[in-house]
Amino acid sequence: MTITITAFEKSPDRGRGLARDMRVRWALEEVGQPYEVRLVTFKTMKEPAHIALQPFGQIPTYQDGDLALFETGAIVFHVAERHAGLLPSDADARARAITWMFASLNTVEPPILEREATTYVERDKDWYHERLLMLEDRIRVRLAQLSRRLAEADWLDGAFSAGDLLMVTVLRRLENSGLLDAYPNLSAYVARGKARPAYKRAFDAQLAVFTSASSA
Ligand SMILES: N[C@@H](CCC(=O)N[C@@H](CS)C(=O)NCC(=O)O)C(=O)O
Repeated sequence: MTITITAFEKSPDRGRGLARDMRVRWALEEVGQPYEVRLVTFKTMKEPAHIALQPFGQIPTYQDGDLALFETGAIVFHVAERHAGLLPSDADARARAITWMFASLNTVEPPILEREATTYVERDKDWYHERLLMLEDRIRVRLAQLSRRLAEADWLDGAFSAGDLLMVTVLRRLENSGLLDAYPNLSAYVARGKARPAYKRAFDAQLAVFTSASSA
């Protein structure tokens, strides 16, 4: 059965690999599972056919035969459950890795996304700078906590897992903000994730989509 995911026909991040199909591509590459990509536009994402797959009109989606999934956390978990390589086999270690998946999406990502949204939609407000500083303080709290926990380890809990995959993609959203600079172990952690061959294959694949859409 062919696995098909959806991704932006022309990603607004201009191929920087920040769109969330990157997480799914990376997971599939880590486990050696081939996949196809169906490209969607902002218009087609809001049409009934796509809404039937993703009720919020977003990418990515994941289809494998009759199974259709959305939400990157759920998709990465599904891939990790069905293939070796992203979750430990020891039950306790597996539960801890899953905990890190939730922590990345529920605890670390929200203030990062809020800051991002503010920079897009609230720039013209007279309270913009005050709010930005407040959100950056909230992010720094999380980064300091995460940095303390990671300490000198390569990954969050033993071997690389789906928890690290999601956490690295979440932290990547801060790359141009300067906020990671104060935490060299987190910057090195992100660099370690990006150096994985599976990450590179996923990154190159999504960049190729953007490059070909731009030259068309
Ligand atoms: N929580 C969702 C978020 C999905 C999401 O925000 N997708 C973005 C691209 S990275 C999107 O489709 N944005 C367009 C829109 O919301 O209209 C997930 O993790 O899958």
